[in-house]
Amino acid sequence: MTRPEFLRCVGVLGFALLCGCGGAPAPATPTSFTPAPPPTVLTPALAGATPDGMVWIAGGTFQMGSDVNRADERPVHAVTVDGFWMDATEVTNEQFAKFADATQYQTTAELVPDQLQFPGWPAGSICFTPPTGAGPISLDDFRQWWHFEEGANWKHPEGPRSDLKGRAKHPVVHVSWDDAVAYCKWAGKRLPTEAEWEFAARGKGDTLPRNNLELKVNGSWRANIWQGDFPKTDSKEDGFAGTAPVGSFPANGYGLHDMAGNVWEWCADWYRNDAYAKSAAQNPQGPASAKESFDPEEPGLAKRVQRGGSYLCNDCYCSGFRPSSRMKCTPDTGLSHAGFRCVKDGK
Ligand SMILES: [Ca+2]
Repeated sequence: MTRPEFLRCVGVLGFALLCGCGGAPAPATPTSFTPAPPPTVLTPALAGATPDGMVWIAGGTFQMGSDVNRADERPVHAVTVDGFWMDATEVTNEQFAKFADATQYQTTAELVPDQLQFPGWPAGSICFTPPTGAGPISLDDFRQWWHFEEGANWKHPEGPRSDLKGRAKHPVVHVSWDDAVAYCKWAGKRLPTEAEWEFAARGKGDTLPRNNLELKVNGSWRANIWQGDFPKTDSKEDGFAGTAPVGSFPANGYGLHDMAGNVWEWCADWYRNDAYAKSAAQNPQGPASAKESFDPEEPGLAKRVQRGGSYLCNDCYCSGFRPSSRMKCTPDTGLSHAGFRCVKDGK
């Protein structure tokens, strides 16, 4: 897919926000898949000169996944990753603008989709809007707070009447996986593998946070997540409703900011719910192909992995900020709470 399939996006989005909760009974997972081959770029053990804005993740062996959370995080298994450079923060609007200006790149959300395939659909993206009105909200129906906004894209996060004024340092959003990869190539970087991302998120052996309470330390929030009555009222106890400027919260043990919360971050891997059943011991890459991607909540849609949770996450609905928590989305989908950061091999 190179163009947005909006009707499909809405379905994807629902599960992205539902985080696997509820819905129809899941179909059986196909019995086998082929793990992607090992990385083709071998990374020396020593770090060279520090690239701007990046920190060196020395690599090592860790226990990936969780046996006490969602099914797709199981089983816990030992994984080794080589050292790599990682952006200390999510890619910002300011950084993405340099790329777009230099290349005249247009993101998926800025392009009118194929009208033969999707007649009548304009360019745009999917935005979060808190539902209004009295009475309880059923968390089973994401359409109450997500909608397609014509003209929404990274430069106009809430639609044509919005802009980036005051948001130069905020993470870029409404970028598809394809957009993120295009930026990485321009920058001489790449997206992290899911294993690299989780290794880095754990911050030198720190497995926290296990829940949102552990993100509040000595009365101060350590991540931009949701506080209050989801999805109606974000009390922004952490200081922000919506995205926050990158680096607004303390870094983890590696010097990485916002590995929990702020925006979801694309990873390189195809998603598969049982990927860990055949995980390689050395920097696993997920399934080898789109055909082997599988999400029991939406079988038939090939998805890429997202990690880290967003400003919409809270234990009442989505604990995506946990280091082992996995999310998935079709690669042509941009969302108002999803961005990315890059990694770079050592030299
Ligand atoms: Ca917040």
